[in-house]
Amino acid sequence: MLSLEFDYMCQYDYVEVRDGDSVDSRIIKRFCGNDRPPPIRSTGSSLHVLFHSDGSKNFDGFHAIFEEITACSSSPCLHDGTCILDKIGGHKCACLAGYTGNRCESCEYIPVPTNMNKYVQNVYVLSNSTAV
Ligand SMILES: [Ca+2]
Repeated sequence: MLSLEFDYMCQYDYVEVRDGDSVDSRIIKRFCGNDRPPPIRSTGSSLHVLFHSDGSKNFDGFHAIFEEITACSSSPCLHDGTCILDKIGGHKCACLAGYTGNRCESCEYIPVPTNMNKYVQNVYVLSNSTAV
């Protein structure tokens, strides 16, 4: 939500977003008026957000939501695998029983004894040996 006094230069009331942790960081954009900005993504772990308001024409203000983007944000693990971050910004997938591969993409198939083949066509591994 953005509801600030509008001006073509956004010089009276505005929210100014910078890519970094200080007022000297590279400016991304200055926002004012009522148009909701698109999602903003920082290049690093900091965004500098400055709200400025002058002494006249007060509006409702703004509301922002911050989300951390990690190697797990794109849900890289298939088949309900759990994405686990490591300490260097990477990730690995903990797969449910029966699934393997870096992304839990492979399904282990256990052959069924021949005398059961006519009743059961697909059986998947069920065990507690999920690797973490
Ligand atoms: Ca104002």
